[in-house]
Amino acid sequence: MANSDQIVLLDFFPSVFGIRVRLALAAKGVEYEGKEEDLTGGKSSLLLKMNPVHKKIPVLIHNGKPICESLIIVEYIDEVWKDRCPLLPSDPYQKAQAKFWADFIDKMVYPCSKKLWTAKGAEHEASKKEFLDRIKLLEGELKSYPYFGGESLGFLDIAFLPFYSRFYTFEAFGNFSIEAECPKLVAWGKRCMEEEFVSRSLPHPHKMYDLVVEFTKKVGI
Ligand code: GS8
Repeated sequence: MANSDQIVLLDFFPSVFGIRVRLALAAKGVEYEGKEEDLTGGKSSLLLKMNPVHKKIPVLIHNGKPICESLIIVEYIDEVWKDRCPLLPSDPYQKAQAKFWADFIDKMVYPCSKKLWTAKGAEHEASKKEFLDRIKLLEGELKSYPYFGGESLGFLDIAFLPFYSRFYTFEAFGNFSIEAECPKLVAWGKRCMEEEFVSRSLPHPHKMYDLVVEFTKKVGI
C-alpha cells in the first residue's frame, strides 16, 4: 500500500467493535485519522453516507471507499497490509475456525455481556450463567497455546481483546470473578497486554467501567 493512502476510521471510544479495528491497524503499524462519532447525540452525515445500511461504527474509509462491520474490516486490513504481522491463519480450516469463534463472540457472548448491566432479577441471573458458560467455551479454544492465534497473536485474539478491557466491568456488574472461573483466559489477556500495540490500544478497565456506569445512569437502569 502506498504511503499516500488516506485512511479514516469512524469510531466511538468505548465500542468493542471500534477497538478491534484500532487493534488491527496498530498491529500492522498503519497510520490513520480517527474520527469520533457522538453516538449519543445523533450521527454525522459522513457516517450515514459511508454506512447507509447499518448506520453504525466502525467504518474504515480507505481512499474514500468504506468498509463496514468490524470483523470484515479486520480481515480487510489483514489482506491489504499482508506483508506485516499476519492475523488470519493461511490454512483454510484454521481460518474457518478463527472466523467461527469470532462469530460466536458476536452472536453469543456480546449480547449476554451487555445484559450484565442492563438486565434485572431473573434475567440478570440467567445472563451471568450464560456469559460465564460461553466464555468458558471460548477459553477451551486456547487449548495449550499462548494465544487464540496459536504461537502468535492473531484474528481471534483481536476479536476478543476488547472484551478483556471490560472484564473489570463484567465482574463488577456480575459479582463474579473471571479469574476464578476462567484462569487461562485472564492469563491470556495479561500475556496479550505485554504487546505494546495492545496495551496502547485498549482503554483502561476503570475508564470502561466509568463509561458503563455513566450510561446506566443516563438511561435510568
Ligand atoms: C456492530 C457495530 C455496532 O454495534 C460490527 O461492526 O461488528 N456488527 C457490527 N456499533 C454500535 C456502536 S458499539 O455498540 C453503533 O454504531 N451503534 C449505533 C446504533 O445502533 O445506532
